[in-house]
Amino acid sequence: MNIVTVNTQPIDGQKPGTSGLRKRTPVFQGRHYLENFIQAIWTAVGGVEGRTLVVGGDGRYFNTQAIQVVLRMAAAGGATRVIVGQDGILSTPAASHLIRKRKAFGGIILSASHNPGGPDGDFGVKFNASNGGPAPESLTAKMFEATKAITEYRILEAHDVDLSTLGEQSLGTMAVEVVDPVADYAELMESLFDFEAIASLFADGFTLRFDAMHAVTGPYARAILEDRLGAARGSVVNGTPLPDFGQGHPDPNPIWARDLMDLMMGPDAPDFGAASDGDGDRNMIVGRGIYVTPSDSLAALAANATVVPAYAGGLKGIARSMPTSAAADRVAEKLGIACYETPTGWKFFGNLLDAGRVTICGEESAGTGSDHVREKDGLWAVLFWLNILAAKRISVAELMEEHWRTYGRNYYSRHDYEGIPTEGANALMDGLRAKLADLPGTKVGGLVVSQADEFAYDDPVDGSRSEGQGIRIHFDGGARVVFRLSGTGTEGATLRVYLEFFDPVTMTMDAQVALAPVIAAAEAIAGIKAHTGRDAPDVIT
Ligand code: G16
Repeated sequence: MNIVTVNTQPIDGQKPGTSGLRKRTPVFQGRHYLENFIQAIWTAVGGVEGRTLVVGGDGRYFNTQAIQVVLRMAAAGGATRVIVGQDGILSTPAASHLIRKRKAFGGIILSASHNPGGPDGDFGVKFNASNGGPAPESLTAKMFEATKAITEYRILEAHDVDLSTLGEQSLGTMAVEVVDPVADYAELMESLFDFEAIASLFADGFTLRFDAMHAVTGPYARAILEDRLGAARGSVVNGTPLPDFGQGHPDPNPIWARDLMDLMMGPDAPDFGAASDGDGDRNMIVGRGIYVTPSDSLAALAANATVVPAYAGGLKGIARSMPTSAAADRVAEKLGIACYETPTGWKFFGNLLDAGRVTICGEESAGTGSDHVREKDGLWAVLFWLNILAAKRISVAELMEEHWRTYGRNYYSRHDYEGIPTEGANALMDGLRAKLADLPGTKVGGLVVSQADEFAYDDPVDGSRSEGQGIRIHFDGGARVVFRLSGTGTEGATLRVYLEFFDPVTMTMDAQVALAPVIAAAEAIAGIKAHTGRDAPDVIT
């Protein structure tokens, strides 16, 4: 087997976004595209010689071909060992756990997360560091620099590795260890939660529907929820990972998980509904007749955490991304613990978790997680909910009502304008920036602006600063609108408008109705319709 050096040249646009590099699949399949980026990762991390790496993906189209390339390039780079999930499968949280458990140097996760997959869908690559978490901005910046200076890459000439057989093989001098993708993760979950209590909940007739959306969590959910905890067979639906996710959009929200929502709002709803995304790090929680927003879910988990064995000693602190609602802040205040506000992107939680400043984290974009790994974790959130319901023996609706009675309710919604022209999106953001200084004190509809700024984050652990992280406009009384451009889209720009309204008394209004004044103020301030050319958002969650 020879190592060959292939001449190449920089390819435009290989700049990692919110979570790694995401592009259309045909772009990744283009000549040298994947190889250039992998070599740039090796350069940015100082090479992989003598290192152990973890590699896996969400099973989408092009996953196994890409893994073969990563393996041959790891071998060419002198890596000692690569641990890879059987058939190339590893959910993002399972990969994070394996990196930590096996003390690997890092890992390559192949996924475009909740973006659709297939020959015309999206593909993605991200590097997670030795703490199991997504590469921090300083490292992704180095990767981007390396993509702009690349002249060659090195790859081993070899046959494909058999990814279907568990055990060890060699690729040149490198060991390739094919592991069961579920076993270690399931063991970790069992160490965190009261499996006995959850099993007895199911034994008492509690019913569940988990929609794996034809994505990576199917095997994990079946093994844990059905095999270990005793949920009825068939509770996990769409449980076989498919390369194109059954032509679906594996994003667990009320729009893309429509079937589950319809079931949960209908007469035959089970007690609990949940869904996860392409790579298993997002979650959606639904009770019979009630959808729980990710922001509320974070707050409810934090408020009830001590019923879970792993968190029985209390939480060190909570972190949430800036656009996430302040519901968790209210819980932190009551518990007398710190609440950190970070930019969008799980990578910003890593330092806080590593430094032991926070125990649980969450994002409005359906992400919740804790210090058990360094990624958000869809199934972990589902088990957390089940553990609370098993301990308290109440319904999701009762739990949320109790929560809102105690803390008040942060009504919340996100309006997305997808695939809009980049110029229009930039003009909207520039227009907002230009008026920030004049906004405080002005009255828009019935709301008075109390504060307006562009969010910048100073990491309290390493002192790094991240600027341009979204424009936020606060109103008197706890209402807020945030404008931000997505960093995970692959086509044009996606404008996200995050809307929030605090009501200490009324708990059961429809969110869009409660938020109507904030929605109107957002339009009046930003001119969304004029800049996007759209009458309404494409997705409301
Ligand atoms: C990624 C990040 C999340 C982030 C989300 C939304 O999620 O890991 O931390 O909240 O993108 O990003 P944006 O608003 O920029 O599209 P995932 O599940 O896609 O990896």
